[in-house]
Amino acid sequence: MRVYFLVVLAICFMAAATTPDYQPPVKINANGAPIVLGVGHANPLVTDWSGDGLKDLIVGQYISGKLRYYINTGTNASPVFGNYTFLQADGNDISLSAG
Ligand SMILES: [Ca+2]
Repeated sequence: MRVYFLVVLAICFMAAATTPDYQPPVKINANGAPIVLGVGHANPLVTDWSGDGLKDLIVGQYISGKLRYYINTGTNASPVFGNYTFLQADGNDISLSAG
């Protein structure tokens, strides 16, 4: 029983010690040009916001705190983004303060 426990513990340790294999960064285009947000952190989120099965892009603007919503008109493998709208709540643009 003790040997079994040590083997499981060793496997868990090896799995936790694995270095992630990140791919190089890529620029995301909208209307054929890279998305530019100005200064600060972008905090992108890829999710099917519209509920059509295609993953959309939501990205924050650091200075204004507004959330850009880019609907995907391509596919999940090759997304295509055009103009954005700001996410709203009760008819007003959502704005989150930095920090
Ligand atoms: Ca969608």
